[in-house]
Amino acid sequence: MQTLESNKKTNLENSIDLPDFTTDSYKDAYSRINAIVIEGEQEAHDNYISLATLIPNELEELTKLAKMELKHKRGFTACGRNLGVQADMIFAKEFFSKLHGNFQVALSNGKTTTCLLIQAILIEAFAISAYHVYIRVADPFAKKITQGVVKDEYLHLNYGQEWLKENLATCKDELMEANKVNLPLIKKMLDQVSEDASVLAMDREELMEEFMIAYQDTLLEIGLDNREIARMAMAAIV
Ligand code: PL3
Ligand code: FE2
Ligand code: FE2
Ligand code: FE2
Repeated sequence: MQTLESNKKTNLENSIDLPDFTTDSYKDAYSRINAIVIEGEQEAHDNYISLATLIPNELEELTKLAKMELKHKRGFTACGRNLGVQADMIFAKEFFSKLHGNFQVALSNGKTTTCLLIQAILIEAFAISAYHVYIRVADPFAKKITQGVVKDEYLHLNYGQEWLKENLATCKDELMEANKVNLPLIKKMLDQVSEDASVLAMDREELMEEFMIAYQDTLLEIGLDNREIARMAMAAIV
């Protein structure tokens, strides 16, 4: 009965401030958050497929990343189904529309740096921070799925990081400019999601903190110095 004992202990520890997953208010908030995640994973898939047209010699790697995103989408779709929630996909499409538009414009202009900053840095850091916070307060089914997903998202962040690091000498100006335009959008999206997130017991400040940690760590790895990183982060406050 060792297993039973330890299960009991885990449940007790975790149940301290978990929300009630069966209430109408939880399900209502979840219908938007779940849709955002499902749409985000679909767009991430599409973006990696698009990126392969800009970096054709990495078609294989980018296709692999894209496939992971579809797996994530299936996982989060199952999370909604498990709770009996219908995802509000119209809301989610609107939620991503500005960022989506900026990615499409950059893509059509062959701006690899901008596309990578939007998808592999900003969106992935956003996903990592949100999933990280969600894991602490998720229902057991969703928790397990999200834990699997977040491991993959680090690989995606890392992909963008390594490309930008290798090309830093030639892409720095574009990186700064793209950040100036798109970081404020991420900030807005964080603000926009925070009310529904709080119904899921996800704290807004914690989301921000986790985002800034993932974002700044990545910029440091890319090879930017503290002053440059501070300048980039300031773009969020406008
Ligand atoms: C990249 O691989 C995926 C991009 C998805 C964007 C995620 C946005 C997260 C918003 C808050 C979600 C909380 C987690 C809830 C999960 C059902
Ligand atoms: Fe993903
Ligand atoms: Fe991803
Ligand atoms: Fe953390």
